[in-house]
Amino acid sequence: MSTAVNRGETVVVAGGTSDSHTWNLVFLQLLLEEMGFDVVNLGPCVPEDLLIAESLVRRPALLVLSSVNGHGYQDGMRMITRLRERAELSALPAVIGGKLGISGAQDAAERANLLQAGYDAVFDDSAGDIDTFRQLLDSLPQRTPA
Ligand code: B12
Repeated sequence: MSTAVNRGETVVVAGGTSDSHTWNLVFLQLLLEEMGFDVVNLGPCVPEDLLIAESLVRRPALLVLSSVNGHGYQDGMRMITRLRERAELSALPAVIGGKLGISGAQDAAERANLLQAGYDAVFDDSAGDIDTFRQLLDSLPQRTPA
């Protein structure tokens, strides 16, 4: 299916609820802006309620969650589970990436769980991930509402 993301549309970038790192978020914002998107960067340590409220108000074309502190799996699961509980956000395209765990390359089961919980794509900091992320921005599959 063709992309749900068009240039000029809003992309919300958010750090994991427990994650205080910021340069990952700045990097993503610059990358997305360079590609022509309007970016709302919610910053680090984003509470689930704020993520939901901003998503409802902004109605972004894409939500990009980033975590590098090692708690990305736990934060990411909580954030997407809460988000998908809202019917209005059940089809919002959402991806997560960064250094999601503390064991290097991501565990296959955890990756599957994140996808099952509602992410459209999961990036685990492998070589080439940014290229894949760029490609996804051009060909994001439309989610079917639950
Ligand atoms: C600077 C830094 C800090 C600073 C952050 C300052 C700030 N304002 O951001 C401070 C000192 C505060 C800090 C704190 C901590 N840190 Co720190 N920190 C770093 C460090 C040295 C650099 C991070 C950085 O800025 N990189 C530059 C940005 C641009 O790159 P990046 O974060 O790597 O993100 C890239 C990718 O992950 C990817 N990416 C990220 N998100 C996404 C999302 C998508 C969708 C995609 C496609 C790609 C993507 O793209 C980015 C560019 O390539 C790294 C080690 C390292 N050399 O990477 C550790 C590191 C991230 N920190 C680490 C840890 C453990 C912590 C602490 C928990 C330490 C502690 N015990 O207190 C705390 C975190 C506290 C918290 N609540 O989160 C670990 C994480 C371990 C893990 N994940 O396995 C690291 C990897 C160090 C290590 N090797 O152990 N840290």
